[in-house]
Amino acid sequence: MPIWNPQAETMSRDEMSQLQLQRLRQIAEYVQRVPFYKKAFAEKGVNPADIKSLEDLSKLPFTTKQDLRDQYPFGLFATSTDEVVRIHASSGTTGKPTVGAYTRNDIKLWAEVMARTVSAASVTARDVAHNAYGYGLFTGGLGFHLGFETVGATTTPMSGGLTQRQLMLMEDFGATVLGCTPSYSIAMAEEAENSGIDFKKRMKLRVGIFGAEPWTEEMRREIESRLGIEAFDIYGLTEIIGPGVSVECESHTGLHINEDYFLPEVIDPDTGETLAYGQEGELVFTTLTKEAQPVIRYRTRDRTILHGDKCACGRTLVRMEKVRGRTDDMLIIRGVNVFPSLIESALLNVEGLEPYYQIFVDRPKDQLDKLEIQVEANRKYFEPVDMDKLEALQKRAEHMLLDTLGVSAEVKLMGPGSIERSIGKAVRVVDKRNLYKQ
Ligand code: DLL
Repeated sequence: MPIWNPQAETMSRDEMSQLQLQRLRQIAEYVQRVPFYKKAFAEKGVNPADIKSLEDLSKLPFTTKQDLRDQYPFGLFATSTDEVVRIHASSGTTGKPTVGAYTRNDIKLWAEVMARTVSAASVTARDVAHNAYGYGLFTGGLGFHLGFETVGATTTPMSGGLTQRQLMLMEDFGATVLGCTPSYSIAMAEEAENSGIDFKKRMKLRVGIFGAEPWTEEMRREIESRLGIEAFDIYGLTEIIGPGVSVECESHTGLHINEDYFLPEVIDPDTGETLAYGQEGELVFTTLTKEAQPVIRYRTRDRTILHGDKCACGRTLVRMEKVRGRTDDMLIIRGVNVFPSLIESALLNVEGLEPYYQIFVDRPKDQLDKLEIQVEANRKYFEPVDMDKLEALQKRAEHMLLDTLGVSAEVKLMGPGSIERSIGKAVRVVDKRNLYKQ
């Protein structure tokens, strides 16, 4: 498989560390022009000149999502808006969005990391790439667009939605590569099935590049078998660049981080202490060369584990495990920590359930937390409705959840098509307990 930039992606550890240290010193100096960072460094009693080795990174202050909110919209810019050529924003569902800003050089950097990313997923100039990530303020559409065009793939800027039309164009244009959220890929396969289209026969698709939301190995299996493709995981976030922070290679043993540009750490989310490779914690990034809106030790709230051992693909870039969810996504149900991704794994291991589900958490007055999972059962249970089999399926699902989570959940089986399909990031969790806070 092609490596887009062998010099950068297969560099020795010594060379990489040297490059990172040199860039870290530069960026620490550079951010002093941002009043927020000048103050944050001073409060920590640290100077850019104090950075003598990469270990000194841990002396630098963190940046949090709250800091970005407090500085909304342009408070963290390190350049004047004259030099900013693009602004994106995250799809924050509450309050103000998180802004991502780019100078011309930042866009060049984005094109480079996205070219590496789609190349790792085997995309070349010979491919026809169907880009169903949302175009607009969301970074997915334009980020992938840059990557596909940079490697010379024939790019269709489709955006999300209008699924019938997506299917028609994918078939007519002979798309070989699909980019969209994992949840939308499943919805596309389903729409094809419902319209009597044999997706695998009619489409030339061979590869899918999926990200922007957590998805489990079980979901990968579903996608690969329903669409007849090889599925690659891609990770990124607006605050750092958008998509292009990390991606799987053909080995599918974690996502290679473009660490010459985005310096990763994993920390203990409670103490802030830096953790060693192999330990699970919160992922933190420092952008090493970004101009418009560099960030120092940005706490992503995403949970993962870093691995530095050799990869069969030849890349030496450090790998992160598939993101297990966000620290703030973790549900505490009757004192037990529950990750939504664990619920997905459990459900998809139950024969007869479909990959459409939603998690509801509630705390009825003066009662304990209630975890309810609405999940669709396979069509065969409804044609005609077989109450006995549905009841048995519900019991199996509840057992599986209790075994996996260590806490009981009520399963509500739903008919085909009753859970809303997403065209972008799926909303998996509805936590009604928040309504009572204040
Ligand atoms: O979701 C950027 C992106 C677009 C990545 C397209 C991949 C593909 P935001 O909207 O700022 O940016 O959301 C970032 O989404 O902190 C994670 O919590 C989550 N996320 C992104 N990719 C993955 C992934 C884009 N592969 C937030 N697995 C991040 C799990 C992911 N979670």
